[in-house]
Amino acid sequence: MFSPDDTIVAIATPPGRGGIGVIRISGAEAHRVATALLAGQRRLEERRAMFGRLAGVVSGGIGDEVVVTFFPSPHSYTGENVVEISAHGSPVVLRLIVEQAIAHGARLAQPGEFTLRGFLNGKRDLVQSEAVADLIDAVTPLQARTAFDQLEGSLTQRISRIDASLFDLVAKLEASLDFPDEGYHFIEPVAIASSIAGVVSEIDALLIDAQRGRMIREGATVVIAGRPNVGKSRLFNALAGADRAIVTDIPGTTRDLVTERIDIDGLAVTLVDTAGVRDTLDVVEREGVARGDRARSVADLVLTVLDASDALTDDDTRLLTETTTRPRVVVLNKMDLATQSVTAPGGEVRQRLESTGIDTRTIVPISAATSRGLGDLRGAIVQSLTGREALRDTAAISNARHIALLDRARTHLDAARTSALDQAPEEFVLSDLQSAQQSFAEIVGRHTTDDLLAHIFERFCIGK
Ligand SMILES: Nc1nc2c(ncn2[C@@H]2O[C@H](COP(=O)(O)OP(=O)(O)OP(=O)(O)O)[C@@H](O)[C@H]2O)c(=O)[nH]1
Ligand SMILES: [Mg+2]
Repeated sequence: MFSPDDTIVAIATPPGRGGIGVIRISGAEAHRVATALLAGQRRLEERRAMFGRLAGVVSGGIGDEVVVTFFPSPHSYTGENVVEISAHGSPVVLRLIVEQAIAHGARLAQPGEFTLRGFLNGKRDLVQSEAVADLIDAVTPLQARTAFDQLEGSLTQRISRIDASLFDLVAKLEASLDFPDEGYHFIEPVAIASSIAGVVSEIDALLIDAQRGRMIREGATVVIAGRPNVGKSRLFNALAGADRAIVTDIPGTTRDLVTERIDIDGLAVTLVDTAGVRDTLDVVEREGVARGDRARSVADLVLTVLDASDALTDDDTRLLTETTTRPRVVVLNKMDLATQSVTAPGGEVRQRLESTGIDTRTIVPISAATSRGLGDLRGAIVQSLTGREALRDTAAISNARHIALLDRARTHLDAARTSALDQAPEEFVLSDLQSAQQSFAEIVGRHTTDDLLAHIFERFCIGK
């Protein structure tokens, strides 16, 4: 992978222009490289912002004014010597500084290399390193809070508690194996089984929230579907809080997929508006309908929209039947125009709805025009995606990699528990317990492969 001995440099602030741009240099030579860039070549004081001037970095001899901070090892982000140079946030100036640093012996950092070095130097474990990327990528406050908790070590601590109880058990079994003729020696099989059950229930406590955690971290795709003119685009705009999709009273207005990233009560949602579903000879519209079909098939949730001011048509029924087996919310739009409730008892529409297998009580009545019912709809979306009405709390676990490893640990623990109860040889129990330990080690990164590290850190941007 990367050579950990080089001194690396990169622009740490986002691409583009800004008031300030920051360059980060890390490695044994960081101090030497940084002072070589500065006019006057003073020694940098530790952990103090120092004003300085670049030694004619910009062509024509204009040395930008900068503020330089030196973080000596090990008290830095990477655990190495780090120098941060804050300059005016011009991409040209920043690039020239990087080039100069390279000319003085630094190497351009790979994506995630600063964070990787922090991990390799024990500043953060793997869970916390991944949380750095999640925090940077967060688009909702809840995502940011969840990532921040993990960065602070909330998950790390829970994992290490579980790991510690396992360690104790493994130690006793290993000691017991030293006396092979006497069977279970330091601990009774029943006691082993009950200790394992305790560990499993702690894992389950984490996993029970995993689906919600993943939703928080990864967000969800919600597709709005319905026949033409039921108000999909108007609903899309209302939820997005912006006039994004074209709305007209001509059926077949929307031809393409329109997407917008929105925050629904803390959940990062990619909302997709689609062309109205109907048979049509229009080539463009047909392609639009086909795209809508594909969008529905990969959606985490489908909002099936009906028109409350109109009778149910065959297109409605077909779509309702098609989406029955999918996670969906049925939305009854245009309630402001409805002369009587479409779902009124005994009504013809209600009967047709029920014939498609819908519990009419689960239908969410709204008006995209007046915004009535939109709060309920947001609630129904969150409930359907996460199984909870509101998402106020952060989730302890949210990363698919951690969830998969915890699942694996749990499987091994179940096997170990069964072996113990069956009074199988201690080696059997021990081997499964050790496999479970291995999973925990992989979560926090005590045991990793280069492939895994490359996979995790290439997600970062350069400069992180
Ligand atoms: N009164 C009222 N009119 C609505 C409501 N929602 C949509 N409309 C109107 O219904 C018409 C169709 O709305 P659109 O949002 O374009 O419908 P659509 O489902 O996207 O239609 P296509 O793109 O053709 O599939 C427009 O004239 C909207 O202003 C509502 O809740 N109340
Ligand atoms: Mg539309």
